[in-house]
Amino acid sequence: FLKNGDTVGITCVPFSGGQPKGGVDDGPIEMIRFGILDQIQGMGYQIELSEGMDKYRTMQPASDPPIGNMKNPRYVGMAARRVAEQVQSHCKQGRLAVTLGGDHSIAMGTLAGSSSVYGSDMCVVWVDAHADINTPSSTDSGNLHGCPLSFVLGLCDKDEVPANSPFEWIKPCIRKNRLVYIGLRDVDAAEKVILRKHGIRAFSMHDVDKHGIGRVVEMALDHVNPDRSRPIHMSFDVDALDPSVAPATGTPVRGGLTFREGHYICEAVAETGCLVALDLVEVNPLLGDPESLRQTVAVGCSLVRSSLGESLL
Ligand code: 4U7
Ligand code: MN
Ligand code: MN
Ligand code: MN
Repeated sequence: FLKNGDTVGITCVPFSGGQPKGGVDDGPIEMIRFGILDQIQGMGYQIELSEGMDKYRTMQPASDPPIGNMKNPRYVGMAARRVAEQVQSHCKQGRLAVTLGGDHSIAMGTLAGSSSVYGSDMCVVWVDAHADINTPSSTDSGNLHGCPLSFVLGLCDKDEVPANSPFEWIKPCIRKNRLVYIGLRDVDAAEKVILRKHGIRAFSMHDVDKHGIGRVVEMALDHVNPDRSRPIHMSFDVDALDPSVAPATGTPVRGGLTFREGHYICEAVAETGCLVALDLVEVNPLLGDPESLRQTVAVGCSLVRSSLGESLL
């Protein structure tokens, strides 16, 4: 159980190569400017900050032509590999690994890193408007922030990830029945086929409307973690929230989670005492006016605090 005095290992990933819009790479620095580090320390945690966040910007290869449909594949593969090492090192030392993005392609790294320590018993709560489970051949946009789950679930064909691929280092590490979604409302046709084929459990906004967020989180946790004993990695895409709550993000979709529904998910996950890793991604300070930016950065920080048990302390 997390308690005062425990250590949070923070990895900042100023990375935007998984999608076309600049600005999302400034997500972490804006959250730091807003005071996320002091806020976490103020809750009684120790903080260990991964070194060399500036390195992510300099990793971009001079030439990175598409592989099939995939855009910036080498850049994304290399950055995610470094994320995996940094998250793994936090987890190994028993720290709760908090990763601030950056676009959601970095989750291939966060999940590879956490699961390398916690094993295949770990479960994943994916909070997002999108399913992010396109394969290299199913993705229409070619943007890898829409694909991270297909890599870690092992859904890619051999020829999609050949021996010399930038993603070759990613082993299948997440079990299909240990993944659950909350907040979906914009899922590609090809992704729906994948979800159905593999029996992956998803709670859409329709389910949130129908059952209420309390019941949805309970059902989601019952599915992946019935005894509330398994380690949980939560990957929170800020676009799961309604654009009126989190406007500064690259792929906003109407009809999202309210401020309270988003926080409720974080609080309920914190309450399990099982959280071992958290991603907060897709905050893009360049999109929208200064007030949209402030609002989105503030809500991102507040979701992190709730996940660390702010309301429970
Ligand atoms: B995010 C999309 F087509 N599915 O693959 C795609 F709708 O990390 C969107 O959830 C992906 O923000 C969104 O490009 C990725 C699209
Ligand atoms: Mn999304
Ligand atoms: Mn996402
Ligand atoms: Mn998005």
